[in-house]
Amino acid sequence: HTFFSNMKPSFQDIKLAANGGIPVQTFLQSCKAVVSIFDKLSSTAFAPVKMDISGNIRKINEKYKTNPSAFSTLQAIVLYEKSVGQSQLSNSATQALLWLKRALHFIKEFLGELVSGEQDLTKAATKAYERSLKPYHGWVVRGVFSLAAKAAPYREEFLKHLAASRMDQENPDFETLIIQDMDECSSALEVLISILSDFYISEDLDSQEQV
Ligand code: 6S8
Repeated sequence: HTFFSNMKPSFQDIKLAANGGIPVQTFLQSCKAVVSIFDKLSSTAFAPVKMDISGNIRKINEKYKTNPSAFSTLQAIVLYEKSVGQSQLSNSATQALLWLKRALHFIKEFLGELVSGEQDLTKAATKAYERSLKPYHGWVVRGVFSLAAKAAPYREEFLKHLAASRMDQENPDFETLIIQDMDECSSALEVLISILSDFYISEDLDSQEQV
């Protein structure tokens, strides 16, 4: 077992509505499960990232709780905020989901690099960053990222932290198994990210603004 096969629920468990609607609760619970990866990696360097992602989960959940029956899907929340002119507010669920989607995109690309066999985690993170978050970051945050990426551990060390137990860690097939799990997680993420990206573009809610 690995961190990924232990995720309850995992992104693979999300059952889309017929119209592609993403159920809010399972989605947010899967995001919470993925955030716990930062506790495994312990490093305090991840504290701001963890705060940002958890903050976005909380913002979406708070909006959801104001009307659970109307807000069963992420898209329903975003369309509601658009209809009442709240989409552009910095504390809106719309902005929270936009940034949460970008963070998930980074994670998806990073896992994809490991699955493709990239041995150097600094390179894996840098390539993932270029394809996901970098366009939305100004030079200050880009600098912070590049420092963090340089502190990345060795691949083997990183994978070891993601074993569910010492026994799993010592399983000779552990690397094959964790790569399989990462591949599944990354494919499930890809579906969700692509639905959300298309949705933001079609509703004209995507933004090129940098922080
Ligand atoms: C905008 C923005 N959010 C926020 O300003 C920035 C927060 C911190 C960014 C730190 C950048 C450094 C990243 C280091 C990562 C290191 C990785 C790799 C190292 C190998 C938004 O905030 C709010 O969210 C929104 O609510 C709203 O208020 O309208 C809006 C204003 O502002 C971001 O840029 C989101 C940042 C998400 C980063 C996700 C990174 C995930 C990292 C790792 C996960 C996978 C494990 C990798 C392990 C690597 C091995 C060590």
